[in-house]
Amino acid sequence: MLNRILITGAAGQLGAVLRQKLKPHAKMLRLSDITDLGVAAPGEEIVLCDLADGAAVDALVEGCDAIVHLGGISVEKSFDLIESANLRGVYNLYEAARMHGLPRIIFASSNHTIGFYTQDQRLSHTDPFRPDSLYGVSKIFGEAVASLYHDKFGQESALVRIGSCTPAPENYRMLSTWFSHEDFVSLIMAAFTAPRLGCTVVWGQSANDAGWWDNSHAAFLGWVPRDNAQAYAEQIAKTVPRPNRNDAVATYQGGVFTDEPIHQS
Ligand code: NAI
Ligand code: 15L
Repeated sequence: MLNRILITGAAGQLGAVLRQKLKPHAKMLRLSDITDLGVAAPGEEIVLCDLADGAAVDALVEGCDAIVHLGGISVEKSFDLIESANLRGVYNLYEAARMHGLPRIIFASSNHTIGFYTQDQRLSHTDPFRPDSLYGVSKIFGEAVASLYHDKFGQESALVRIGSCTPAPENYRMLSTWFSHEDFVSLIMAAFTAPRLGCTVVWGQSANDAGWWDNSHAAFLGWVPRDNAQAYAEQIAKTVPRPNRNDAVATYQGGVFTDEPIHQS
């Protein structure tokens, strides 16, 4: 059992899920966000903190032996918003980790680092980035900071390029990109407990028959996803209109993010 896991972005969609599901794995969860997190339950500490505030992030990380970094902008927005939460935020987090004993970090990267690959392509973690948004670019920055701090200081991280982490797949694209909550939790715990983590890219996907991404390089972590979006294929065929084959959502791995404008504010 870990002593204290820090979850940034704990008020968000995935933060709320992990707040419940990581509880059995740590004596204490330190939950942080810029927005309201409610009342701390037993075994929880709540710390409101803007990731762009370096001194606050330094204090936030002190005393934690593992970090799940979910906090930041999670969709396409203006560069100014992305810059402070995702660029400065990730730098602040890695600097704080360096000052406080190099706790392992799960960095919530994204499929939008490679979103402009087409859906007929199969990718390995060594394929070049093809971001589909400034948001995707910010996740590439985060992965680069993690790599720098690994090579310079030995900081270990899992760079989890999450597909679509939802209770169940909701559309045709998610038959390929779905990542179940249970598989995310088992990956987090595998990355925290593996004898060696290094700085490893892991595609955040369940064992989907229609998956696009090869995780064989990360087999040494001992993580085996259990869910498969295929189990929902029939239900999706019955309830979800099939997109036009030329629509972005049916063409590119990043789906509709490839259609987003550059936001000015
Ligand atoms: P979300 O948008 O629901 O949660 C993000 C949280 O970060 C929010 O509660 C927000 O208040 C907080 N936040 C934003 N700016 C902040 C700042 N400056 N300081 C402190 N906290 C700040 O996103 P979700 O869906 O829970 O995703 C979590 C992480 O996983 C995000 O980093 C996202 O980019 C990544 N991800 C999620 C995927 C998914 O399928 N949900 C897919 C790929 C990546
Ligand atoms: C992401 O990176 C987003 O944070 C999430 O909201 C979804 O859009 C997901 O990717 C996806 O591609 O389905």
